[in-house]
Amino acid sequence: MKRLLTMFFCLAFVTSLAQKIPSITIRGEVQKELELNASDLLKMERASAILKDREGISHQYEGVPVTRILDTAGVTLGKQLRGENLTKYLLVKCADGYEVLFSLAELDSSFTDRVVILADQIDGKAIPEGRGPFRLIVPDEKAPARSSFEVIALVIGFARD
Ligand SMILES: Nc1nc2c(c(=O)[nH]1)N[C@H]1C(S)=C(S)[C@@H](COP(=O)(O)O)O[C@H]1N2
Ligand SMILES: [Mo]
Repeated sequence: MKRLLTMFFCLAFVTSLAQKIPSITIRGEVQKELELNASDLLKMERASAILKDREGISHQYEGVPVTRILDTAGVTLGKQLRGENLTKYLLVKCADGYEVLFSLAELDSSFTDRVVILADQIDGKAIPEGRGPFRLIVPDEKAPARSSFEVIALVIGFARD
């Protein structure tokens, strides 16, 4: 009995630790829901992107192309991005309630050369508290407003009318 209790508390402790590891959820119109943490992102294809901050200073961000993450979840990109799939969107949700939207075609490499990344590093360091650990980087836009901080979820939806 004592052993069982010890095992129970160890398990509860490990579970509570696991819950504190920050992660992002990929859900909605996906084949497979995903939950990715920092170490998962380090194992994926990596890319970098430059983004100017509000002061006009350029920073180099590093992370994973968002299309790679969506591919892993089985989102209709590439050859599957046609017909009604062209009405699908990506809604990016942040810890502070901030949300931004993209159509899938804005992200897909058969439509654009621009690579939007989910960054976990800025100028070779972790993204600071309150901005990270994951920030979406959208290069080549006049305003940095869609480069969302503290991303917690990527939700794929169907826009219907
Ligand atoms: N989560 C979250 N991300 C956000 C915002 C926000 O309020 N919440 N503001 C956006 C706006 S309006 C701007 S201008 C940029 C500012 O990024 P910077 O601090 O790198 O200049 O962050 C964008 N990302
Ligand atoms: Mo802004």
